[in-house]
Amino acid sequence: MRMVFRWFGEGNDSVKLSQIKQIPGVEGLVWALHDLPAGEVWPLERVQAIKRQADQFGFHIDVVESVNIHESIKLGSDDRDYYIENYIKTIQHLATVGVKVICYNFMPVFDWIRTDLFGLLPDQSTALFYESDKVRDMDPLELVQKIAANPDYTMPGWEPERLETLKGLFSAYQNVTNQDLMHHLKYFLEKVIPVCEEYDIKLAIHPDDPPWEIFTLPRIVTTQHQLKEITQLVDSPYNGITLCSGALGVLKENNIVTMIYDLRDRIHFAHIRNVQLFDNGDFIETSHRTMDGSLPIDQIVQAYHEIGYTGYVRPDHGRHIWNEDCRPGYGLYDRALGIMYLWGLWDAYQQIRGKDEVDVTNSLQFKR
Ligand code: DNO
Repeated sequence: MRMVFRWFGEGNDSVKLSQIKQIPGVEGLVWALHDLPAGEVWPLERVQAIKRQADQFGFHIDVVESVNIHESIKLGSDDRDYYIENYIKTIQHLATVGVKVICYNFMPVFDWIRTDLFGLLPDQSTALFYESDKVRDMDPLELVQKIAANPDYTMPGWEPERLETLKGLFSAYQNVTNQDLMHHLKYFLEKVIPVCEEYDIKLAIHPDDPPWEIFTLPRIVTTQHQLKEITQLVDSPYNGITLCSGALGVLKENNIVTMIYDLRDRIHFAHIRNVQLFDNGDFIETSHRTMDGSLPIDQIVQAYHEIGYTGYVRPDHGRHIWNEDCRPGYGLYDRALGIMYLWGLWDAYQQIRGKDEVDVTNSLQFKR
Protein backbone atom coordinates (compact mmCIF):
# COMPACT_ATOMS: atom_id res chain seq x y z
CA MET A 1 0.00 0.00 0.00
CA ARG A 2 1.15 3.51 -0.75
CA MET A 3 0.38 5.87 2.10
CA VAL A 4 -0.89 9.35 1.29
CA PHE A 5 -2.28 12.17 3.43
CA ARG A 6 -5.04 14.63 2.69
CA TRP A 7 -3.95 18.24 2.74
CA PHE A 8 -6.31 21.13 2.01
CA GLY A 9 -3.74 23.68 0.89
CA GLU A 10 -1.83 26.63 2.25
CA GLY A 11 -4.01 28.84 4.43
CA ASN A 12 -6.82 26.29 4.34
CA ASP A 13 -5.43 23.64 6.66
CA SER A 14 -4.10 23.65 10.21
CA VAL A 15 -1.65 20.90 9.28
CA LYS A 16 1.68 21.88 7.76
CA LEU A 17 3.63 20.00 5.10
CA SER A 18 6.62 19.90 7.44
CA GLN A 19 4.45 18.03 9.96
CA ILE A 20 3.14 15.55 7.41
CA LYS A 21 6.73 14.91 6.42
CA GLN A 22 7.42 13.50 9.88
CA ILE A 23 4.65 10.89 9.78
CA PRO A 24 6.31 7.57 8.92
CA GLY A 25 5.74 6.23 5.43
CA VAL A 26 3.73 9.08 3.92
CA GLU A 27 4.83 9.49 0.33
CA GLY A 28 2.29 11.84 -1.19
CA LEU A 29 -0.40 14.48 -0.71
CA VAL A 30 -4.07 14.08 -1.50
CA TRP A 31 -5.09 17.50 -2.69
CA ALA A 32 -7.58 19.66 -4.58
CA LEU A 33 -8.18 23.28 -5.50
CA HIS A 34 -10.89 23.66 -2.92
CA ASP A 35 -11.76 27.26 -3.68
CA LEU A 36 -12.87 26.54 -7.24
CA PRO A 37 -16.57 25.84 -7.78
CA ALA A 38 -17.54 22.51 -9.32
CA GLY A 39 -17.57 22.74 -13.11
CA GLU A 40 -14.66 25.17 -13.54
CA VAL A 41 -11.50 24.17 -15.37
CA TRP A 42 -8.55 23.93 -12.99
CA PRO A 43 -5.97 26.38 -14.35
CA LEU A 44 -2.65 24.89 -15.34
CA GLU A 45 -0.63 27.47 -13.38
CA ARG A 46 -2.44 26.66 -10.15
CA VAL A 47 -2.00 22.93 -10.61
CA GLN A 48 1.68 23.47 -11.25
CA ALA A 49 2.02 25.68 -8.18
CA ILE A 50 0.79 22.78 -6.00
CA LYS A 51 3.34 20.52 -7.64
CA ARG A 52 6.14 22.94 -6.77
CA GLN A 53 4.97 23.16 -3.14
CA ALA A 54 4.86 19.37 -2.82
CA ASP A 55 8.26 19.00 -4.50
CA GLN A 56 9.86 21.09 -1.79
CA PHE A 57 9.03 18.33 0.69
CA GLY A 58 9.58 15.40 -1.63
CA PHE A 59 5.89 14.48 -1.84
CA HIS A 60 4.11 13.32 -4.99
CA ILE A 61 0.67 14.63 -5.85
CA ASP A 62 -0.61 11.51 -7.60
CA VAL A 63 -4.04 11.59 -5.96
CA VAL A 64 -6.64 14.32 -6.26
CA GLU A 65 -9.69 14.37 -3.99
CA SER A 66 -11.91 15.57 -5.48
CA VAL A 67 -12.61 17.05 -8.86
CA ASN A 68 -16.27 17.65 -8.09
CA ILE A 69 -18.98 16.98 -10.64
CA HIS A 70 -21.26 19.84 -11.66
CA GLU A 71 -24.94 19.29 -10.80
CA SER A 72 -25.88 19.58 -14.49
CA ILE A 73 -23.98 16.36 -15.16
CA LYS A 74 -25.73 14.56 -12.30
CA LEU A 75 -29.08 15.95 -13.37
CA GLY A 76 -28.50 15.15 -17.04
CA SER A 77 -29.35 18.76 -17.99
CA ASP A 78 -28.97 20.22 -21.48
CA ASP A 79 -25.75 22.02 -20.60
CA ARG A 80 -24.00 18.93 -19.22
CA ASP A 81 -21.66 18.55 -22.23
CA TYR A 82 -20.15 21.93 -21.47
CA TYR A 83 -19.27 20.82 -17.95
CA ILE A 84 -18.00 17.46 -19.17
CA GLU A 85 -15.70 19.32 -21.57
CA ASN A 86 -14.41 21.34 -18.62
CA TYR A 87 -13.84 18.14 -16.67
CA ILE A 88 -11.82 16.77 -19.56
CA LYS A 89 -9.68 19.92 -19.70
CA THR A 90 -9.02 19.56 -15.98
CA ILE A 91 -7.94 15.95 -16.51
CA GLN A 92 -5.52 17.11 -19.19
CA HIS A 93 -4.08 19.75 -16.89
CA LEU A 94 -3.72 17.25 -14.06
CA ALA A 95 -1.85 14.89 -16.36
CA THR A 96 0.90 17.48 -16.82
CA VAL A 97 1.90 17.13 -13.15
CA GLY A 98 1.69 13.35 -13.11
CA VAL A 99 -1.66 12.84 -11.37
CA LYS A 100 -2.64 9.15 -11.42
CA VAL A 101 -5.98 8.97 -9.60
CA ILE A 102 -8.96 11.31 -9.39
CA CYS A 103 -11.45 10.67 -6.61
CA TYR A 104 -14.95 12.06 -7.22
CA ASN A 105 -18.47 11.45 -6.02
CA PHE A 106 -21.89 11.38 -7.60
CA MET A 107 -24.01 12.47 -4.65
CA PRO A 108 -26.79 14.90 -5.56
CA VAL A 109 -26.59 18.33 -3.90
CA PHE A 110 -24.64 17.38 -0.76
CA ASP A 111 -21.35 15.68 -0.16
CA TRP A 112 -20.97 13.87 3.20
CA ILE A 113 -23.52 14.56 5.91
CA ARG A 114 -23.05 14.71 9.68
CA THR A 115 -25.16 16.27 12.41
CA ASP A 116 -22.33 17.26 14.72
CA LEU A 117 -18.81 18.12 13.66
CA PHE A 118 -17.36 18.16 17.18
CA GLY A 119 -19.38 15.58 19.15
CA LEU A 120 -17.93 14.76 22.57
CA LEU A 121 -16.53 11.26 23.17
CA PRO A 122 -16.16 9.74 26.64
CA ASP A 123 -12.40 10.42 26.70
CA GLN A 124 -13.12 14.14 26.05
CA SER A 125 -11.86 14.06 22.50
CA THR A 126 -14.35 15.12 19.80
CA ALA A 127 -15.36 13.59 16.48
CA LEU A 128 -17.94 13.67 13.70
CA PHE A 129 -21.38 12.34 14.74
CA TYR A 130 -24.42 11.33 12.73
CA GLU A 131 -27.78 11.16 14.47
CA SER A 132 -30.64 9.93 12.30
CA ASP A 133 -33.42 11.66 14.27
CA LYS A 134 -31.78 15.00 13.79
CA VAL A 135 -31.55 14.48 10.02
CA ARG A 136 -35.14 13.28 9.85
CA ASP A 137 -36.41 16.36 11.63
CA MET A 138 -34.10 18.85 10.01
CA ASP A 139 -34.73 21.25 7.17
CA PRO A 140 -31.84 20.75 4.69
CA LEU A 141 -31.14 24.48 4.85
CA GLU A 142 -30.59 24.28 8.57
CA LEU A 143 -28.04 21.54 8.04
CA VAL A 144 -26.22 23.60 5.44
CA GLN A 145 -26.02 26.56 7.77
CA LYS A 146 -24.66 24.35 10.50
CA ILE A 147 -21.96 22.74 8.38
CA ALA A 148 -21.00 25.83 6.44
CA ALA A 149 -20.71 27.87 9.66
CA ASN A 150 -17.02 27.22 9.73
CA PRO A 151 -15.40 30.54 8.97
CA ASP A 152 -11.82 29.35 9.00
CA TYR A 153 -11.73 26.75 6.26
CA THR A 154 -13.53 25.83 3.05
CA MET A 155 -15.79 22.82 3.52
CA PRO A 156 -15.53 20.64 0.44
CA GLY A 157 -18.94 19.70 -0.87
CA TRP A 158 -20.55 22.50 1.11
CA GLU A 159 -19.59 25.48 -1.00
CA PRO A 160 -21.95 28.32 0.03
CA GLU A 161 -22.44 29.58 -3.57
CA ARG A 162 -23.73 26.24 -4.75
CA LEU A 163 -25.84 25.61 -1.73
CA GLU A 164 -27.47 29.01 -1.97
CA THR A 165 -29.43 27.57 -4.83
CA LEU A 166 -30.64 24.71 -2.66
CA LYS A 167 -34.36 25.13 -3.26
CA GLY A 168 -33.96 25.09 -7.03
CA LEU A 169 -31.69 22.06 -6.82
CA PHE A 170 -34.17 20.12 -4.74
CA SER A 171 -36.97 20.72 -7.20
CA ALA A 172 -34.67 19.83 -10.13
CA TYR A 173 -34.03 16.44 -8.51
CA GLN A 174 -37.68 15.79 -7.75
CA ASN A 175 -38.21 13.60 -10.80
CA VAL A 176 -34.75 12.07 -10.98
CA THR A 177 -34.86 8.41 -10.00
CA ASN A 178 -31.93 6.24 -8.96
CA GLN A 179 -32.04 4.71 -12.40
CA ASP A 180 -31.85 8.13 -14.08
CA LEU A 181 -28.90 9.06 -11.92
CA MET A 182 -27.13 5.83 -12.90
CA HIS A 183 -27.76 6.69 -16.60
CA HIS A 184 -26.29 10.14 -16.08
CA LEU A 185 -23.22 8.60 -14.51
CA LYS A 186 -22.89 6.26 -17.47
CA TYR A 187 -23.15 9.17 -19.91
CA PHE A 188 -20.40 11.00 -18.04
CA LEU A 189 -18.12 7.95 -17.85
CA GLU A 190 -18.55 7.15 -21.53
CA LYS A 191 -17.20 10.59 -22.42
CA VAL A 192 -14.49 10.83 -19.81
CA ILE A 193 -13.00 7.33 -19.49
CA PRO A 194 -11.45 7.32 -22.99
CA VAL A 195 -9.65 10.54 -22.05
CA CYS A 196 -8.50 8.95 -18.79
CA GLU A 197 -7.13 6.01 -20.77
CA GLU A 198 -5.26 8.35 -23.06
CA TYR A 199 -3.76 10.36 -20.19
CA ASP A 200 -3.27 7.41 -17.83
CA ILE A 201 -5.38 8.81 -15.00
CA LYS A 202 -7.77 6.52 -13.13
CA LEU A 203 -11.15 7.66 -11.88
CA ALA A 204 -12.21 6.43 -8.45
CA ILE A 205 -15.79 7.08 -7.39
CA HIS A 206 -16.33 7.69 -3.68
CA PRO A 207 -19.36 6.05 -2.02
CA ASP A 208 -22.29 8.07 -0.75
CA ASP A 209 -21.74 9.11 2.83
CA PRO A 210 -23.85 7.94 4.55
CA PRO A 211 -24.97 5.26 2.08
CA TRP A 212 -28.71 5.71 2.33
CA GLU A 213 -31.35 8.06 1.03
CA ILE A 214 -31.35 11.51 2.59
CA PHE A 215 -33.94 14.24 2.06
CA THR A 216 -35.53 12.11 -0.71
CA LEU A 217 -32.56 12.67 -3.04
CA PRO A 218 -31.50 9.73 -5.25
CA ARG A 219 -28.45 7.69 -4.16
CA ILE A 220 -26.59 5.14 -6.29
CA VAL A 221 -23.22 4.45 -4.63
CA THR A 222 -24.20 2.62 -1.48
CA THR A 223 -23.65 -1.16 -1.77
CA GLN A 224 -21.32 -3.75 -3.22
CA HIS A 225 -23.89 -4.48 -5.90
CA GLN A 226 -24.08 -0.85 -7.00
CA LEU A 227 -20.31 -0.45 -6.97
CA LYS A 228 -20.01 -3.51 -9.16
CA GLU A 229 -22.65 -2.14 -11.50
CA ILE A 230 -20.80 1.16 -11.75
CA THR A 231 -17.54 -0.56 -12.67
CA GLN A 232 -19.40 -2.26 -15.51
CA LEU A 233 -21.03 0.92 -16.88
CA VAL A 234 -17.84 1.37 -18.83
CA ASP A 235 -15.73 -1.72 -18.52
CA SER A 236 -12.26 -0.25 -18.27
CA PRO A 237 -9.65 -0.43 -15.51
CA TYR A 238 -9.71 3.36 -15.58
CA ASN A 239 -13.26 3.30 -14.26
CA GLY A 240 -12.62 2.46 -10.62
CA ILE A 241 -13.58 3.18 -7.06
CA THR A 242 -12.44 4.72 -3.81
CA LEU A 243 -13.23 2.07 -1.23
CA CYS A 244 -14.11 4.09 1.85
CA SER A 245 -14.50 1.74 4.82
CA GLY A 246 -16.17 4.34 7.01
CA ALA A 247 -18.69 5.56 4.45
CA LEU A 248 -19.78 2.09 3.31
CA GLY A 249 -19.34 0.39 6.66
CA VAL A 250 -22.17 2.19 8.44
CA LEU A 251 -24.64 0.13 6.41
CA LYS A 252 -24.71 -3.19 8.22
CA GLU A 253 -25.16 -5.28 5.05
CA ASN A 254 -21.90 -3.91 3.65
CA ASN A 255 -19.01 -6.25 4.38
CA ILE A 256 -15.87 -4.30 3.56
CA VAL A 257 -13.63 -7.37 3.53
CA THR A 258 -15.84 -9.10 0.94
CA MET A 259 -15.88 -5.91 -1.11
CA ILE A 260 -12.09 -5.76 -1.17
CA TYR A 261 -11.89 -9.25 -2.67
CA ASP A 262 -14.77 -8.69 -5.07
CA LEU A 263 -13.70 -5.29 -6.37
CA ARG A 264 -9.94 -5.74 -6.05
CA ASP A 265 -9.06 -4.84 -9.64
CA ARG A 266 -10.92 -1.57 -9.49
CA ILE A 267 -9.89 -0.20 -6.11
CA HIS A 268 -7.57 2.67 -6.97
CA PHE A 269 -7.79 4.47 -3.66
CA ALA A 270 -8.60 3.21 -0.17
CA HIS A 271 -9.91 5.32 2.70
CA ILE A 272 -9.54 3.47 5.97
CA ARG A 273 -11.30 4.52 9.17
CA ASN A 274 -13.48 3.09 11.93
CA VAL A 275 -16.97 4.01 13.12
CA GLN A 276 -19.13 2.92 16.01
CA LEU A 277 -22.62 1.97 14.90
CA PHE A 278 -25.82 2.04 16.88
CA ASP A 279 -28.99 0.06 16.20
CA ASN A 280 -31.04 3.12 15.29
CA GLY A 281 -28.66 4.09 12.46
CA ASP A 282 -26.64 6.63 14.42
CA PHE A 283 -22.89 6.46 14.20
CA ILE A 284 -19.85 8.18 15.61
CA GLU A 285 -16.33 8.22 14.25
CA THR A 286 -13.70 6.63 16.45
CA SER A 287 -9.98 5.96 16.43
CA HIS A 288 -8.80 3.59 13.72
CA ARG A 289 -8.29 0.72 16.15
CA THR A 290 -10.56 -2.30 15.60
CA MET A 291 -11.71 -2.56 19.21
CA ASP A 292 -12.66 1.11 19.36
CA GLY A 293 -15.39 0.82 16.74
CA SER A 294 -17.65 -1.57 14.84
CA LEU A 295 -15.47 -2.25 11.80
CA PRO A 296 -12.75 -4.93 11.68
CA ILE A 297 -9.94 -2.62 10.56
CA ASP A 298 -7.43 -5.42 11.22
CA GLN A 299 -9.25 -7.75 8.81
CA ILE A 300 -9.65 -4.95 6.28
CA VAL A 301 -5.91 -4.30 6.22
CA GLN A 302 -5.32 -8.05 6.09
CA ALA A 303 -7.57 -8.30 3.03
CA TYR A 304 -5.63 -5.52 1.29
CA HIS A 305 -2.44 -7.34 2.16
CA GLU A 306 -3.74 -10.64 0.86
CA ILE A 307 -4.75 -9.21 -2.52
CA GLY A 308 -1.30 -7.62 -2.77
CA TYR A 309 -2.76 -4.13 -2.88
CA THR A 310 -0.34 -1.64 -4.38
CA GLY A 311 -2.74 1.31 -4.63
CA TYR A 312 -3.01 4.47 -2.58
CA VAL A 313 -4.31 4.47 0.99
CA ARG A 314 -5.10 7.26 3.35
CA PRO A 315 -6.17 7.25 6.97
CA ASP A 316 -9.55 8.82 6.76
CA HIS A 317 -11.13 11.09 9.32
CA GLY A 318 -9.62 11.24 12.75
CA ARG A 319 -10.87 12.46 16.10
CA HIS A 320 -9.76 15.84 17.40
CA ILE A 321 -7.40 15.11 20.26
CA TRP A 322 -4.88 16.85 22.53
CA ASN A 323 -6.82 20.11 22.21
CA GLU A 324 -5.99 20.40 18.57
CA ASP A 325 -7.61 23.24 16.68
CA CYS A 326 -8.25 21.85 13.21
CA ARG A 327 -10.78 21.32 10.47
CA PRO A 328 -13.47 18.76 11.35
CA GLY A 329 -12.16 15.22 10.89
CA TYR A 330 -8.82 16.34 9.52
CA GLY A 331 -6.48 17.05 12.39
CA LEU A 332 -2.87 15.95 12.48
CA TYR A 333 -2.59 13.74 15.53
CA ASP A 334 -5.32 11.15 15.26
CA ARG A 335 -4.73 10.62 11.56
CA ALA A 336 -1.03 10.15 12.25
CA LEU A 337 -1.88 7.61 14.96
CA GLY A 338 -4.19 5.94 12.45
CA ILE A 339 -1.34 5.64 9.97
CA MET A 340 0.86 3.97 12.55
CA TYR A 341 -1.91 1.48 13.32
CA LEU A 342 -2.30 0.71 9.61
CA TRP A 343 1.46 0.28 9.16
CA GLY A 344 1.63 -1.85 12.30
CA LEU A 345 -0.96 -4.23 10.92
CA TRP A 346 0.57 -4.20 7.45
CA ASP A 347 4.10 -4.90 8.65
CA ALA A 348 2.85 -7.70 10.90
CA TYR A 349 1.00 -9.38 8.01
CA GLN A 350 4.10 -8.92 5.91
CA GLN A 351 6.16 -10.76 8.53
CA ILE A 352 3.64 -13.53 8.97
CA ARG A 353 3.40 -14.19 5.28
CA GLY A 354 7.15 -13.95 4.94
CA LYS A 355 7.11 -11.79 1.87
CA ASP A 356 10.52 -11.00 0.46
CA GLU A 357 9.73 -7.55 -0.75
CA VAL A 358 9.44 -5.20 2.18
CA ASP A 359 7.80 -1.87 1.59
CA VAL A 360 10.39 0.74 2.46
CA THR A 361 8.69 3.65 0.80
CA ASN A 362 9.77 6.91 2.28
CA SER A 363 11.77 5.22 5.02
CA LEU A 364 14.46 7.42 6.45
CA GLN A 365 17.73 7.12 4.64
CA PHE A 366 20.59 8.19 6.84
CA LYS A 367 23.65 9.29 4.96
CA ARG A 368 26.93 8.82 6.76
C1 DNO B 1 -15.23 13.71 3.67
C2 DNO B 1 -14.78 13.04 2.45
C3 DNO B 1 -15.64 13.40 1.27
C4 DNO B 1 -14.96 12.94 0.01
C5 DNO B 1 -15.78 13.17 -1.23
C6 DNO B 1 -15.13 12.52 -2.43
O1 DNO B 1 -14.46 13.95 4.52
O2 DNO B 1 -14.69 11.68 2.61
O3 DNO B 1 -15.84 14.76 1.23
O4 DNO B 1 -13.77 13.62 -0.15
O5 DNO B 1 -17.05 12.66 -1.10
O6 DNO B 1 -15.61 13.08 -3.59
